[in-house]
Amino acid sequence: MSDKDAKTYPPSDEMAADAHVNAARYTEMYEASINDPEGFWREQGARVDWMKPFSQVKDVDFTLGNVKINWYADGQLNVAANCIDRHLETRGDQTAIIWEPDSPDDEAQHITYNELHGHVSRMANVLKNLGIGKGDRVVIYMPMIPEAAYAMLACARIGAIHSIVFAGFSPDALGARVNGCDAKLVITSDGAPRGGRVTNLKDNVNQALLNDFDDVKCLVVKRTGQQVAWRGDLDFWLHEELEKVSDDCPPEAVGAEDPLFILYTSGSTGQPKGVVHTTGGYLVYAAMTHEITFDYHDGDIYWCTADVGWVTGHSYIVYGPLANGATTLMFEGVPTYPDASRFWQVCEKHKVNQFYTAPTAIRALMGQGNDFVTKCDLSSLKVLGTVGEPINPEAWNWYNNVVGQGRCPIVDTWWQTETGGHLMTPLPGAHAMKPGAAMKPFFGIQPKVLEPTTAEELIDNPAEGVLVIADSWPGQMRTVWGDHERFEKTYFADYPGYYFTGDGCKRDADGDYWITGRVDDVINVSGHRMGTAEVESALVAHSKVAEAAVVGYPHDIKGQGIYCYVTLMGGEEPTDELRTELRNWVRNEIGPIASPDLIQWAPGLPKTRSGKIMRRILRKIAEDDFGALGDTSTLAEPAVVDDLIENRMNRK
Ligand code: 6R9
Repeated sequence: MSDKDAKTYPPSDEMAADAHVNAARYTEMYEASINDPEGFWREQGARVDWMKPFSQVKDVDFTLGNVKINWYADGQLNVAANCIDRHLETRGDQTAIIWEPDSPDDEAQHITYNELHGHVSRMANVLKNLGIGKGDRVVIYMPMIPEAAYAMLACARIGAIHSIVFAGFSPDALGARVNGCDAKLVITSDGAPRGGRVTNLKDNVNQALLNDFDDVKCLVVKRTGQQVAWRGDLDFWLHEELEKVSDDCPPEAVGAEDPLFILYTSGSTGQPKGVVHTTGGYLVYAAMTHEITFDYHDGDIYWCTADVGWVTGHSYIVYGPLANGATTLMFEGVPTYPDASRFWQVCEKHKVNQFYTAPTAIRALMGQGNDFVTKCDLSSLKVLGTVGEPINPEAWNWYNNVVGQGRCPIVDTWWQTETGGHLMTPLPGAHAMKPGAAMKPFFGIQPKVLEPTTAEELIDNPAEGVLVIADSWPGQMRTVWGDHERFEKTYFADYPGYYFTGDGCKRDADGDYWITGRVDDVINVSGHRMGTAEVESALVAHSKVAEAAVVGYPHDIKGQGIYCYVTLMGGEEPTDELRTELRNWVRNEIGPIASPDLIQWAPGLPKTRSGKIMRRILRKIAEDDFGALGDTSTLAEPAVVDDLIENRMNRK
């Protein structure tokens, strides 16, 4: 089917009439945002409250060697004050956060804006007592409990920089991140219940910190009440520290370009990089996209199922919604516990209006049958969203028909850790949807499709190539923590003058955008970004492994699975036990999300004469697509490929 034949779903009359942005308004605003970015973003800057108003709006240069990105640079504000204090007069008693625990047998919590103010102010005072001040880094390694949001906002309140590490990461990965940003404090909990199982977070922190970090303190939230080991006088219970402080903590005035957070994310080379987001522009962009993409209206109940360990949790569970005075739902559990009805039961119970999840969850739930959905009352739902990876039409149709009952627009939001907020998405009241298309750029976003090798801009439609963005937007990342050169090289070197997204893209005959997936060595496993280089370096760190090459392959539920070609050291036997050992090894090095799906023993890897592994070929073999191996003439040892094809059925 060509994209032109793709079925389109125009917005309902009702949606078009009530939405913040309808088709005419989109066009008018989009044009204004491109023709007069200064004026447009000056106006949008008023979405947040400034302690010192900005006079400059935008100061940007994408030239390699000179890359700088500044928005509202001379303004000062506080993110916590914007997410809490400014709402107290009008909506102090409104629920800010609904917390739904892992087990449906435990009680949900409703935290009002007034209560949130108290929790965050007191936690901020605890941080101060522990010696944390403006600019200090705090690592947060937590389950999805309200204290995770309090911790983020407490850091923001005093101008400290948080770096959240997803609780599924291993002690080694945690230690690397604590080290990478030189954190003074880790905030964690005793344990983290998820899907009925408990991860021993404090134990993981101990393992990460015990040897090398005897100056890093740890603040522990009691969640499960399990036994934990203490690192002498470096560890503190939050509940004990809270008894020592008042709830008076005036928000610090923070420069618009001072960092709000660092979030480590995978790239195509090397270890994960610390993506830096700053204060003013990020908040303006998160708030604006949250309101407009989801068509959020006062009083709506909004639920994003992500974890705060990912950027989606930052922008669309905490900062965007709370800046807008929304009611945001935080869920500790997983979609399939106790059974595959959990998401829909939570929607029914809390009368959720906007629901935002990932294709991998949709695919997993789709496979469980419709009864789990249809037995719940989902009449409160107004807008559905998806994020994290391309959504296949089957999953889109199921989401639309079974979950949305054909009456809820689906916003397929394309964006990245680096972009801070949505860059492309259909808007509920403005655009027709096409299953699997990210459709239209958000305000101020200028997507361009380039021919990958010549970097020539493809103007005519349809077009297919690499996706770059021509100018900055306020939510853009500013640098890589501690390595501005890496920032420039990663994003501004390949296609001069543009921000390079790392994604491939099609623009169809109607001018609508479709993301086709990564064009670099990043794979997307259940919506989690992973550098193949990271998994490879974990594998070769094992004493029995000589060499490893990792690629993605199509996986029904996860989107992409992790396929590892492993060459063993001479004399080592390729056994099933060793396979299991290697799987566990990678889980320990990185975390369960990096667990290899398939391992194939490879006596040799296809390499160029200069020794570069030809992943293109390995990808094809992993996909069982041998007809299209392409040019193999540059291979040093062509026979290696025949062996890999012949023995591919031994993969497990
Ligand atoms: C927000 C987030 C970013 C990568 C991105 C792209 C893929 C995200 C998508 C999508 C197709 C969508 N991606 N949303 N692909 N359609 N709606 O996921 O950030 O973890 O940094 O991943 O995810 O490949 O480049 P992050």
